[in-house]
Formats: sequence, structure tokens, C-alpha cells
Amino acid sequence: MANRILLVNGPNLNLLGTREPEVYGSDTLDDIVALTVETARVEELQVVAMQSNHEGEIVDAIHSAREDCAGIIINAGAYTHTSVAIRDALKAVALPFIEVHISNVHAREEFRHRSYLSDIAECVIVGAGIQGYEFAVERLARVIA
Ligand code: CA2
Repeated sequence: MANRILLVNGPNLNLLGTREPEVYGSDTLDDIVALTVETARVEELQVVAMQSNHEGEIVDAIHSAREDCAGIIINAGAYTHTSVAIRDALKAVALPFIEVHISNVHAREEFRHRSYLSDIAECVIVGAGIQGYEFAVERLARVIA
């Protein structure tokens, strides 16, 4: 459907707001979903939000988006740096997607500098905190218009 987008949050992002506030801030996953839904509402878009700690569930959600979504916003968490399966799923459904990271992964450990998703993403937003999800909705709205 042209006015629906999938929001994917990957492993451990359900713990946001409970630990490591110096890295990820004090906002929770619920805050991220609320911000994304509200930003999308202004753009006349609906959000299907999912979070999973399991790679295969994320792959399944991406496959499902092919039926009823026009684009995807994904913070794949640590799977960003490891998952050929999530990359292949995103490539297979061929929907425009935006990769978001709350922290500036490039200012962190070397292993976080590599992304299996970035080169096939429509755009990549890192280090803007949860505002990155707001930017992502605004950008995706333009891309799928
Ligand atoms: O900066 C991001 O958004 C990340 O995708 C977050 C992932 C990390 O593996 C990526 O390299 C960058 C990790 C999310 C873990 O979140 C936690 C929240 C509270 C306590 C512990 C972890």
C-alpha cells in the first residue's frame, strides 16, 4: 500500500532507556515508535512497527512488507554489522529503505563501522539520536511520493 511503511528495530533495542544512556540516550523503544507514528501521520503515512531480537523474524517482517508497504525504516542493531540474511531480504523485496542508527557508529568500535545494509540503502542516518527516525520518515515520504 502506498501510504504504509514498515519500521523495524532489531536486537536489544527493546532495552533502550534502561542502560547505556550515555550512548543511546534515555528514550525508550515506545518513544521511538510514538515519534515515528506521529511524524508519519503528518506525512499521511501509516506505520507498521516491529521489534525483534531474532534475525529470522526480521527477515519474515521484511518479506511481509512486500505485500502492503511502500518502504522500510530499519535499525537492525548489531545485525547491521553481521547479517547477510537481512541484506538479502531487503534486496529481494526491492522496497526503498532507510537505515537508522541512534549512535554515531563511525565514532565507535571498528566493528560497528561496517554495515551490510548501507550500500543498498536509499539513505543512512547515524548519530542523530531518536530524531534520526523523524528524519527517516520525512525522507522516505519524499522517496515514495
Ligand atoms: O546506534 C544504534 O542505533 C545501533 O544500531 C544500536 C545497536 C548497536 O549494536 C549498533 O552498533 C548501533 C545496539 C542497541 C543496543 O541497545 C541497548 C540499549 C540499552 C542497553 C543496552 C543496549
